[in-house]
Amino acid sequence: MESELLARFVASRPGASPTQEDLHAPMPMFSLPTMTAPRSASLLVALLLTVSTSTPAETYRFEQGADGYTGFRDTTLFQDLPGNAGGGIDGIFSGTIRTSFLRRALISADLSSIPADAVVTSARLEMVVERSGGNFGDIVYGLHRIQRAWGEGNAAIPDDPGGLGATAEIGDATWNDAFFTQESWSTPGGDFETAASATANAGQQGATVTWESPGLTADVQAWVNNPASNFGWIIITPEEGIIQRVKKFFSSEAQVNRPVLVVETEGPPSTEEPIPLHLVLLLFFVLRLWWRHFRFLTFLT
Ligand SMILES: [Ca+2]
Repeated sequence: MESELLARFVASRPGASPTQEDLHAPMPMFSLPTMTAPRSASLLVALLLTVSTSTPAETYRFEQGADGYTGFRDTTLFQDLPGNAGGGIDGIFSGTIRTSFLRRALISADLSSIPADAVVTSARLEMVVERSGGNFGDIVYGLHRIQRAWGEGNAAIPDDPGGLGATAEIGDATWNDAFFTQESWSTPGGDFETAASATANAGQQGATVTWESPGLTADVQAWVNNPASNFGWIIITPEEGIIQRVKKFFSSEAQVNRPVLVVETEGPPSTEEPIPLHLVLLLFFVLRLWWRHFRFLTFLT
């Protein structure tokens, strides 16, 4: 018995001298589970990482009709035709027509599929030019955050380009009203932030216009956090007043080239409480004691 214990000790600790306690320790009656120190350390690290991991990055792509999405709304305000609207037209207009009257386009997208506590890292709105008035080339357009709710119905004349809109339905957004016959804008032509959240050049027919900026990201972040404040943007050019500086963009009713909003997010910061330091230290010492005890028993087996 003693010689066997001595052999085990020499095998487990080459060069060390056994004590009397080592040589007279009882033989173990069972086998301990096989686990190494690195493995137990890995378990500790995994435990710590588990509580600090947050949701991975996500990309959301919104387009009317894609993957069942129906959250886009868009229409046109017609300055010279306050009884007309354009919610059902395949395009939305912005700029100044040849009779010097204005067109302004409204657009919004339901973002409720994004978790309210997500962190928005970027937002990008893409639209395609369907027609370009006067062929005057690029026009700068700004997206201005709208300050109040507005309505979109189905006003449209079949097979008509839509430049004059169609008779407004009750609740449609028009030049004077956020909701036709129900609620007026504070200022005819829409209530919106004076500063544009983003600007972009719109080219000729078929050109894609991309708005992307920190201001646009901030707008989307605010709407993700508070969906009730999501009234979308009004599309306005600083060149309003210059005749024939006007463009028509494909709307969410178009068969092709519908508006697309792409939003990228990160998961919210971890809301779980980190493991208290004293608990980490306690766990460390327990593992250390266990390991030392395990090593002692191992050489006995
Ligand atoms: Ca529409």
